[in-house]
Amino acid sequence: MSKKGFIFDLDGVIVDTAKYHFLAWRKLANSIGVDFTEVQNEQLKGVSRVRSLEKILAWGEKSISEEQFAELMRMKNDDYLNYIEKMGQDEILPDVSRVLDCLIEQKQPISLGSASKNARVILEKVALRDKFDAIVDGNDVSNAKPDPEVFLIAAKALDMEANRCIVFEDSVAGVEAANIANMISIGIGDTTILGDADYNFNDFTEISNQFIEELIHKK
Ligand code: B16
Ligand code: MG
Repeated sequence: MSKKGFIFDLDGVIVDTAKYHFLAWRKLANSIGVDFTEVQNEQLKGVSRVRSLEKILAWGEKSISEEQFAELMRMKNDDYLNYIEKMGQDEILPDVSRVLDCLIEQKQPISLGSASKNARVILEKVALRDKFDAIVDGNDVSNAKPDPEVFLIAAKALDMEANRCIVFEDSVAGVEAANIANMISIGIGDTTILGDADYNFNDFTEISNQFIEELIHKK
């Protein structure tokens, strides 16, 4: 039986926590007198918490002490965790469960490949933890996307060659990471932003079970 490794990003792919990251970062940026737009937010998607704060400080031309940096990181995460706390299964994005079930039915190995250190909590909240054979998240990597590390570790966890893996991503950094890893990249979201992906879909409702089967059997 043909097997591929299927790797899912979390924020913006499985659940729409991207909107919570945006709200929490905007609140934090505004609190230190830095403007924060949706366009800037796009550049933080898939990017680690540390790197995100560094970027916001650079945009606002702010320099702060290490202690203040740590405090701002804590504030942002506390705010974000307040949103996560209220999450339930209704926040799983449309047709994600169908695609996961289709893969499970076809006995395909599935991993998470997320930059988030809160990934496990979120998967538990939306009751999807059991659908994954491996979870690789921000706690497991030292190099943030677009570095391919997170996806390469996921491939290893699934015991699959990188070139037999398929990555679902909503971020520019993540699509780039998948491409560098020599994996098939599937951009979920705006094609004009994710144009470098091998395939593009607005969301999972556009991904048929037949397309999944084609990916499984593709040479
Ligand atoms: P946390 P993903 C990423 O998750 C988010 O896209 C990004 O906005 C966030 O800063 C990063 O996780 C770190 O998240 O603060 O929860 O550790 O898209 O790679 O699943
Ligand atoms: Mg994402």
